[in-house]
Amino acid sequence: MTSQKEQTLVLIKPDGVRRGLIGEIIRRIEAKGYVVENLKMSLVSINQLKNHYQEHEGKPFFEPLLEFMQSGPIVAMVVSGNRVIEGFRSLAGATEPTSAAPGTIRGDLARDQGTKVVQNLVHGSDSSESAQREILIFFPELQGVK
Ligand code: IDP
Ligand code: MG
Repeated sequence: MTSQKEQTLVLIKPDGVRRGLIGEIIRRIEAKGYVVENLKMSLVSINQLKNHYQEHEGKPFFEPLLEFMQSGPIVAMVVSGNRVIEGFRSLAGATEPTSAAPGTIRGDLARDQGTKVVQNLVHGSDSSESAQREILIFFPELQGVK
């Protein structure tokens, strides 16, 4: 157990916004005790998305992923707390909603929709390096702000 105050980037993807789950997802984050430090709702540009998902370039779901993420507004949040990077990914559940554990956001609220890209409601950074990089893609105004 380490005690480390961290920040992570959480996105509520277009499926979460369309389905009216913004409140439910934020409720779970706050109920766990994490703090929403910054929040905005917006459409995402293709350049932001290519940067954000650069590790997936070349995979068969990359283009469908970019298209899906531009299909409507998203909610972007900087969420903080000790070990929040790991903790939010635990709250979110596995990538594949069919097998994501009940009790998680994806396990309780998402399912396979038969689409080329898995629609699983949320994104959470997977490491502190990713978090720092991703936060600045969605909140460039935080550059230089500690
Ligand atoms: P994560 O969101 O759980 O970190 P990643 O592997 O980083 O999962 O993938 C990014 C997103 O791309 C996923 O959340 C999902 O929407 C989509 N995705 C990942 N793997 C697949 C796949 O094998 N088929 C279709 N879509 C996928
Ligand atoms: Mg990921």
